[in-house]
Amino acid sequence: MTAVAKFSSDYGNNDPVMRKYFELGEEKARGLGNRGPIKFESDGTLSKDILKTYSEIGFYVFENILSQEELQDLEAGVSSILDRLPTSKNANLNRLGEPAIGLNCKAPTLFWSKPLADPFGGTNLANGRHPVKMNEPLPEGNVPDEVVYLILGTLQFSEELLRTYAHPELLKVAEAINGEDFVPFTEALFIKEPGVGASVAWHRDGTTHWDSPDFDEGTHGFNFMAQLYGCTAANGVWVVPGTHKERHVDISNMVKRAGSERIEEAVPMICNPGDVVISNRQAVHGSFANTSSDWRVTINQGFHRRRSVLGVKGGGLHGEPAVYDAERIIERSKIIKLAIEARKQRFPEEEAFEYKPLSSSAEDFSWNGATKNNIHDYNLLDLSI
Ligand SMILES: O=C(O)CCC(=O)C(=O)O
Repeated sequence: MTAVAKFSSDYGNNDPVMRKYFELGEEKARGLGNRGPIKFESDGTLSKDILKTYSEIGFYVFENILSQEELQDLEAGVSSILDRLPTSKNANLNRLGEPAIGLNCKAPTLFWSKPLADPFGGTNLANGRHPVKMNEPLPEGNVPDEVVYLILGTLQFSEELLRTYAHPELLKVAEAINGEDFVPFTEALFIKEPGVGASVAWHRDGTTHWDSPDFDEGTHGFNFMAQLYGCTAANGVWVVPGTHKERHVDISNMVKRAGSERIEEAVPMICNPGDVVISNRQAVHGSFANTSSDWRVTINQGFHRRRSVLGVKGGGLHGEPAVYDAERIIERSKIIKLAIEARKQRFPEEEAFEYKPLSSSAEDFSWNGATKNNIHDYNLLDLSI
């Protein structure tokens, strides 16, 4: 059973109500029935029960997906990324005195926040999709002025993350949900350091299709959220179940009704290390400043249906606005093949996933020093809808 949150700092006057909210949220989350291993039917399709529950609630916790071996690799990969970040927002060097990662990328990579702050809430950033600012507790102790809480384009920074991107069971789920011709969206790392980690204000992710005639609950895709250290009500993502089916929701009104940012209908993702959540991007979700003493590191891997992105003008949140044609889509999808090849080298006994859109391609997708260099700035081609 996942440990209940322990706290290193607090929410000031709000502390007792926040703790109560976390307690009740965890109880609700455990009663939802949306967790268990990945299961397939005898014909190889994803379990009907999982599909039904995911469709009803908008997220599902796949338990025990990443092995201890893979988690150890990922911990080394994430720790190396943290070592290579700039020592401060305006620094060029990392804590090892070397040129820091991210600075020579054209695509957006590093997102900074003041400790325990909410950089997006109540601003016009990201199309103003985070309408309400979360409570910003005061950090305790000697904390940096700003910390990186979100990294995009992560696969170029870590071979360990790249290999997990090709986890065969996860890719089978992506295929089951989004179809054989599923395509990438973006990859991210959310870092919620104890006593420092920023809030992500309530929002939903989609930008392009809310009024499309063929809109449905899967239109804006999903994220896998793999948990390196697990997550609790205090440091994890919260979701408002069922909102992924709605074309329009009023987040400001939800907060108004609750009388605070503690939206009543929301439930937290509660996970152990190695669990992977599938989370519908259309669901209202967010996370609170991490005043707990537990780290949360989430490895996000997003996927879309091809038909949701083909011929669509991207929202411009993860790159320059552009119409996504077939060529761009296939170019961005090549990272799936490279990741599969990289994973084969590390886990040769495992049955590799076959990515159908590229299975007859004559291109060489071997993973080696040259291909590694080629994925610099690969996320300039993100398919952001
Ligand atoms: O991990 C978090 O705290 C926020 C995640 C999120 O907003 C997202 O993946 O869209």
